[in-house]
Amino acid sequence: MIKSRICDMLSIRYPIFQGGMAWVADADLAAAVSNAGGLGIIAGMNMTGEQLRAEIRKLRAKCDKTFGVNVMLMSPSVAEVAEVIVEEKVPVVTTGAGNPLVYMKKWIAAGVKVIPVVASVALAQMVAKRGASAVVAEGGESGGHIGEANTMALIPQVADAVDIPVIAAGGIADGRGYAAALMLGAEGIQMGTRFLVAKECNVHPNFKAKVLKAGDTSTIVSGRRLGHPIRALKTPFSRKFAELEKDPNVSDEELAAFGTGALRKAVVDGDDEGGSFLCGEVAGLVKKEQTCREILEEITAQAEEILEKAGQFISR
Ligand code: TUI
Repeated sequence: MIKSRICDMLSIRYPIFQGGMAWVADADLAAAVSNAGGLGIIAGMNMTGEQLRAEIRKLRAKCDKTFGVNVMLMSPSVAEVAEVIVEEKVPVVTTGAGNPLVYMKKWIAAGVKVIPVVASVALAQMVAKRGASAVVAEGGESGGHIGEANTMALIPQVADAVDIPVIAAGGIADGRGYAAALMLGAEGIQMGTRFLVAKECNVHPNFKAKVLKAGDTSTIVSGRRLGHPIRALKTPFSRKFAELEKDPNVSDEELAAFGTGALRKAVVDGDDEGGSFLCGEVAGLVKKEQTCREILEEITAQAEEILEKAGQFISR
């Protein structure tokens, strides 16, 4: 077994989180991951407070294990979502796309374990000082909104900078990535893309098919001009967005309007033309649909085998 401080802290069997993917990470997916021994996370991003409350209750009807909720700090409903987390006594909160300090005091006072997703050493240190239980350090190989640093460089720097557990995210989809993350100083991993094709994941079949077909150069980053770079599969929408953002005749408002609703179109409708299929660089490693339990068991067995054999490289 691979164990770390995060397993004891959260009472989970595997130190593996399922990313709180906007529109994707619902009660079905999060319950499947938590029931299988990882940390399932519901995405609060696309929900109002009341929608999130219903999703939390749906999860609790299927699962009595530890779970989390991800709060996307740029969401228009962030304040009510933050409140529902306290009212519903959610055990773990992860945050993304911003600085969570304004909400942390309230969550920690309510007994919620706060695990911000950070993309820099500076934010990791700031949240550690204010009582974060751990951090997810996310590199630019990730799907969705990304920071500037990549996983290989970010994880050891964050691990050196804080004493709390570091969970590595971005570019991890198999046992090799998992083992490497531990070698870089992480005490667990978070995966999104691999769980996109889980049997219990409710994304449109077109989305799963695109991930399974993708290769090493199938993603593109766009949106830098609006201040939030986003990695997605290369599709008509993402190519057009990347083109429009280079065009000085297109205003920021027009660019933002072009993107509105595109996540939902991908996840719910499977819209090949208008959908924004957020996806990590590791899509090329994801080759089959499996249950969440199979994913957790397989990646753990692979990482254990690699770690056990790692001594082969040392010549005495
Ligand atoms: O948040 C994510 N991934 C996401 S959120 C999302 S939905 C979205 N929609 C429109 C615009 C932007 C996002 C899709 N994917 N991952 C966690 C993450 N957080 N990655 C990077 C960051 C981050 C970046 C800058 C966290 C903090 C930060 O700066 C904080 C500060 O100091 O202000």
